[in-house]
Amino acid sequence: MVGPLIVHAKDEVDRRPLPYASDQVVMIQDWYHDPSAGLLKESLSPGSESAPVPDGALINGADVVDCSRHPDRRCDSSQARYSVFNLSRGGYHRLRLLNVGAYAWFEVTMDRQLNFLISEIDGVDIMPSPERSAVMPPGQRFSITVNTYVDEEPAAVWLRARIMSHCFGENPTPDRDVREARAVVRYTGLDRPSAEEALPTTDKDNDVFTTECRNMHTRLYVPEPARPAPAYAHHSYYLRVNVEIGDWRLQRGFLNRSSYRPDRKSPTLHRLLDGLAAKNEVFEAEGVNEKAFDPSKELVISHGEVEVIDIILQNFDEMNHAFHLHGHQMFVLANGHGYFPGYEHFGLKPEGKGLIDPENSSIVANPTRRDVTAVEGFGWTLIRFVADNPGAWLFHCHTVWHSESGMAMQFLSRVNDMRGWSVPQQSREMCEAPAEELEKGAPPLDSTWFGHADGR
Ligand SMILES: [Cu+2]
Repeated sequence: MVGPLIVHAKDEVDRRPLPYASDQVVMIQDWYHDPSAGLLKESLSPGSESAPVPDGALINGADVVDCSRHPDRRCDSSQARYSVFNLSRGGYHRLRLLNVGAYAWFEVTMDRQLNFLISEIDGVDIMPSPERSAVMPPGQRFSITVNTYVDEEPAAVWLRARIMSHCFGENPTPDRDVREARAVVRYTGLDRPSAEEALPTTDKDNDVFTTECRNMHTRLYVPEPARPAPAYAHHSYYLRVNVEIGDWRLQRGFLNRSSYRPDRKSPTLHRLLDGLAAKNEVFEAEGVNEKAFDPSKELVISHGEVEVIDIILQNFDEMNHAFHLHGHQMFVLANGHGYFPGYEHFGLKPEGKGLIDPENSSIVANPTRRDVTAVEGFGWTLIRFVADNPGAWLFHCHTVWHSESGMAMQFLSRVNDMRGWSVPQQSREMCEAPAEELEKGAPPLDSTWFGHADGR
């Protein structure tokens, strides 16, 4: 189940760089014809080397499928409809694109709009930047502003969300080779023959076709208002991102030597608060806490006070991974292919501890800040964030299949301010449910397959 939650700024209307006439949500997602429980079991079973490829894609929950492509399914698209976005002529319109899917990257274009303006990324306004398309890994959001001043426009055009199928780990089979989801954009408000029900006849005249599975021009966007990143990082953590094949041929996501297996009976937050209340000093460790948490299952990085944290994501997998940090915005300082070239390359001292030359501060001047950032296959990304939000925060690949296979970890922030916090009784009770109840919807335990390396 997915839905949009838009947090409006009080002064949002005044801050609009362009006075848009409408503000609409466009949720884009991949779509599977089988429930996730079965797909998850299949994708985690021995010998399975890649995540399941989706059967289709939807825009705001709708699309019209060609049943001839699904001969083995009971398929009736006679009642199917496209989502429709009505845009009045002679103005600007804001479309909030959200990739709410599990796996697919999308490239979004609109016919007869060879350029639109990207004006917001993951909730952060940027100086409007013309782009021919928006490239979106799972979890990312972009606002685009389109203009409808052009009189010669047809009455309706297609909004297209193309699945970037080359970003999948495997080639889709023909029945799953879905190219794009479509929605109707209707231009309204001019006195001309109404074409109310007619579908657009426009072709994809925007010939963009992005093949690289990586963040859009991260260094070119200018957040507004500007906010510099701290020049000095208290800690720099290197995270080796990989997918590894282990015992019983089980393929799992890893961050360093850790593959995340949460304790469903006892969430990290509960253990931390209980430990602090008992004055158990293993919960007071700074940095990677290997005393209170078993790092093979739970990689937990803990800080007592507000600190500036760097993460170097070094991807040893050929697949891209879009990482999402809960509760914080990340400054994306740099990213690239191959090995991280070292801090000095960006004018920073070793471990990110300040600028080499204070006159040369462009790396931290006003970097993109966002909460989902992709690291390309065999590439790296340098992230900086201020751990100022007390709590336990997940940091995970936003490809659902990867996070469920273990590509996740947690940050505990401002632990010293969490002393005295208590877990509400209702939350405690949720964890007291029988194990089989807690395991509903969760990935099967690895032990399900022990002794069955042939996949049975
Ligand atoms: Cu991933």
